[in-house]
Amino acid sequence: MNDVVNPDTYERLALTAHDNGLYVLSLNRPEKRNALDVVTIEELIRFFSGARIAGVKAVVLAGAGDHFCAGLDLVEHWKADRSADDFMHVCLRWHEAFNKMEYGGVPIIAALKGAVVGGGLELASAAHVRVMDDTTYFALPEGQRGIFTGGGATIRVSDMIGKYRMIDMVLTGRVYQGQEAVDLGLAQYLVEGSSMDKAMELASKVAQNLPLTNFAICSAVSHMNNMSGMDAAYAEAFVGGIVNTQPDARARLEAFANRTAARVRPNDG
Ligand code: 1HE
Repeated sequence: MNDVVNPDTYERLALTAHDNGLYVLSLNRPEKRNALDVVTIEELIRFFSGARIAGVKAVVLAGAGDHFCAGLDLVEHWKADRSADDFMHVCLRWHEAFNKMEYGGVPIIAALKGAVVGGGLELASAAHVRVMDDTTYFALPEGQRGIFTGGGATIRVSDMIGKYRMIDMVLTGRVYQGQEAVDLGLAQYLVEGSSMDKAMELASKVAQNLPLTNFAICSAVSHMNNMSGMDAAYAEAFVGGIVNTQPDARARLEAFANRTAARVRPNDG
């Protein structure tokens, strides 16, 4: 077994393998509401750096206990009494982890419940799909804690909900939940039952796509969003050239041509 998918090699993460290369990766420190300490971030870097090569086809990202994630481990940060230089490097490790997630090419579906706050929201926003349930709530309490964001909220949360809503969340501590959170873009799905069940359903479906196609969807789109329109169109043509001619796609195209493939219908998905 590739060490990256060996659950025994993680202290802060729980990892379970399911069919078709689907893995559930859970933050596993519920007694501290899955607060992100240095060890957790290093383990996220390790997992997401090696996931693709280890054959991971899709990941459901979850949190053990009642809360997804309480953000930065404030107690560790307080006790360490870090210098600016030290904390800048902490933030750079967070970016390493979250960029590996967003740009790594392995689909990540976040199953959100309870608190998704501060760095917990930054973590969730590096996933490709977010599923929430009626316990889930989002906040950026940094303003109240006397600190600032450091794990990409200025980029990804702004991108999801707009700059001024993100500023309001940090300034005032505003909490979003329920349908309003979906309408704003903090999650794509709100379910009545368990966010985990829906995330598993979506991830199982996604894991059936061709890996190269998923790589393009879960890497190229983010890269292209960083480019000018002209450069993105050029890059899209290149990626399309490679992905849309992959040998493994031919059987799927042939099935469509032979009328054996499913058609797209209203109420699908
Ligand atoms: C923690 C943390 C944490 C809980 N760091 N230890 N994040 C926040 O400002 C959110 C802080 N946490 C909370 O508001 C609440 O804990 C929760 C709403 C998430 C959960 O409430 P509750 O009542 O279920 O739990 P609790 O009693 O507050 O906490 C249980 C334990 O978890 C307790 O430890 P104990 O040893 O006293 O039992 C808490 O200290 C511990 N705990 N949250 C450390 N965050 C790169 S910059 C990113 C900047 C940020 O992320 S700022 C946002 C920080």
